Amino acid sequence: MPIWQLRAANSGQRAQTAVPNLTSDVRLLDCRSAVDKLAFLSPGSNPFTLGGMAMTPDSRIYVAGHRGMVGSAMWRQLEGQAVEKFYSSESPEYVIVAAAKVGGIKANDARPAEFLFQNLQIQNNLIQGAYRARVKKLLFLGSSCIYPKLAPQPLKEEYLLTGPLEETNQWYAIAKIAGIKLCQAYRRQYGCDFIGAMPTNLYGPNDHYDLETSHVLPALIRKFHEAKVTGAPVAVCWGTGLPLREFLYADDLARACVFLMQYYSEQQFINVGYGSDITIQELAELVRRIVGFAGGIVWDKSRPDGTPRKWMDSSRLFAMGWKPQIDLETGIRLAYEDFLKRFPS
Ligand code: GFB
Repeated sequence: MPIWQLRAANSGQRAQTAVPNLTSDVRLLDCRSAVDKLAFLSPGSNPFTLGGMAMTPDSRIYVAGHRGMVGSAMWRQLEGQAVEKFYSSESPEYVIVAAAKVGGIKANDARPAEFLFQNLQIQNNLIQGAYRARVKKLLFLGSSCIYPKLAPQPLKEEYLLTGPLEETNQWYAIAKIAGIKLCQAYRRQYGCDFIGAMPTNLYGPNDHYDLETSHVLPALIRKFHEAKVTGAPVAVCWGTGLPLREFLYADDLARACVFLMQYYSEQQFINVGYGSDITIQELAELVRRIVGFAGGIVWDKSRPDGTPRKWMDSSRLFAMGWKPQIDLETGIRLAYEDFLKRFPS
């Protein structure tokens, strides 16, 4: 029985999880955040041995930022020295940089300095530390907001830096673009196997539900749930509802990360999307139905819409054989179940 080793970035404790067999469809290590879980794919096979790839059950795997949905809340511990000490004492062989200061459209707009500075700090420390520690492979997670606000759709990887960014999240986007470039630069100058993956908008268990700072999906779940419980006649949503967004369930991203750690080693970063998008109005209707709120929806047009559309072209990843497994309706049901467990009314 192999023991998969996972070093939790900010708990300081080793999580050693027994994986009894690898014949079932998906295996998740026992780690708090959905996206930081390592998912084991392929019925009847162990992806860690496929194709003679290097990552083995004995590998020391460091997932940075295991507490947040895509790894957040870790930056406070990420002074360069602490990271370096961590790298030198733990000697991780594989690093997944999911740690970031994240938030929805309002948080991005209201806290530009935090989003720019903290994200630069996090990724600089982790990437430079990985280089110094001679990490075998590093995966850096970016975001679909790196693309120009009015880029052609769907967004192909080569559209990076071809136009101006969206104003509310340009600070976060600039940091993420710097992270991509840093990985490319370390590959070019030092030959490091550092790769970048750009996920679309994410959601899932363990999300943040603060109504001012969260992303749209958790905000809608909470708003409709509270409106249902209190018997409110309407729930207020932001903007016009006309922008389009693509949503990927966090566990699907986790599966994509493991897949890319196995099979991707290129300088060019790669998009990780769901394949189709939906208007915010359609999303609101879907969440309202799943939550079971019978009232109306009011659109507060004084709130920003953000980017009109950011539909990823994920054809490169799909052509490699990875596909999302959780459709949007199923994913929202799972996220709502998680919300009810965490915030019983
Ligand atoms: O998820 P969200 O905050 O971020 O908003 P972005 C998506 C859309 O949903 C916007 C609308 O058009 C919002 O106006 N919306 C409607 C709401 N109701 C709500 C609500 O109650 N709360 C929120 N938050 N939105 C973020 C970036 O952009 O996407 C980040 O700011 C990051 O940097 C992330 O890139 C993935 O999709 O617009």
